[in-house]
Amino acid sequence: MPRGIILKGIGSFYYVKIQETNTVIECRARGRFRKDSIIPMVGDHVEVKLSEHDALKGSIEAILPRVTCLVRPPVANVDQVVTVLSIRSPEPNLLLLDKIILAAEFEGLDVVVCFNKIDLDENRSYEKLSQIYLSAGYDVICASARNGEGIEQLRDSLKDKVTAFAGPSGVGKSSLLNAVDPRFSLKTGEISKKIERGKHTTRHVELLQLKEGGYVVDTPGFSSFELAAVPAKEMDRFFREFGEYIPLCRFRGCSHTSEPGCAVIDAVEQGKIFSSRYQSYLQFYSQRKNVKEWEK
Ligand SMILES: Nc1nc2c(ncn2[C@@H]2O[C@H](COP(=O)(O)OP(=O)(O)OP(=O)(O)O)[C@@H](O)[C@H]2O)c(=O)[nH]1
Ligand SMILES: [Mg+2]
Ligand SMILES: [Zn+2]
Repeated sequence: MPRGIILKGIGSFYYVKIQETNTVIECRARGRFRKDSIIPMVGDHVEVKLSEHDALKGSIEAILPRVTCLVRPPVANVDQVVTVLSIRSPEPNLLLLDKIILAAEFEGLDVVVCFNKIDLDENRSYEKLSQIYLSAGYDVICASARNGEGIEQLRDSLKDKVTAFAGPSGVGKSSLLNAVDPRFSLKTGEISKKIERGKHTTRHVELLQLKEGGYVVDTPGFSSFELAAVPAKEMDRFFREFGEYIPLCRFRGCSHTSEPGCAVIDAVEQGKIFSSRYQSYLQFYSQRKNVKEWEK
């Protein structure tokens, strides 16, 4: 049975790209999936039975096991998240960025941090920001969808992977993707000048094929993002740059919030860990610690 990948779903139809032939066919899902409450998702690898009457139609007969399953956007088998912030309009929100990174780390996804709109950055403040995330262990791309800076690097990092773009509304996710490949022709929006809050211009979920190989998903922006359900005690594992210091803490199970002999706190004081990252840790830690037993 031919295999393929679901590129998008509209109503009860799914558009599946068949591997061998590279054609996209329109499929219905077999009723059985709904009964098992498994609903096909964009990004799913599926087995398809082709229609005998119409070469461009078929039905989804099986969904192969999902390696990852992202909730926002709802896409299966994503390898990596590119989290986008803009240097200006809207201003960068590092707490939100750290929240997205935490969620991606928790899901086991690779993370690329992208600062967009550097054409608006007269005092090159992106250099300081990129230092924070480079030293935390992430790939950082400073880009301008407007003048093309950083787009080649972005294109390279997407090759042969399934990547979801995430970040607040108006930071330029769709614009960056259009710069990567103008054929995407994604809708981009003007930011509302009055409140500096982007209007949502991206709605549906679709895997877009890259010429170089791989897929990208444009995601509608958000202003808030739910904190990943990481137990407070395990939170430190998901802050990569804490890793080398955790074993040096005086107490095993150190929460790195106030303990004496905490090597993480020392590293923050010595400027080896950036304080904005540590502040995000403290906030996430206490938020998760206050979760009631029954809410977990
Ligand atoms: N100066 C400048 N403006 C940009 C750049 N990239 C995007 N913009 C502008 O920022 C606005 C928002 O861009 P979008 O690409 O729609 O942002 P988005 O992140 O996709 O927004 P949502 O789809 O709402 O989440 C548009 O007016 C773009 O023209 C850039 O690199 N420099
Ligand atoms: Mg968009
Ligand atoms: Zn500690």
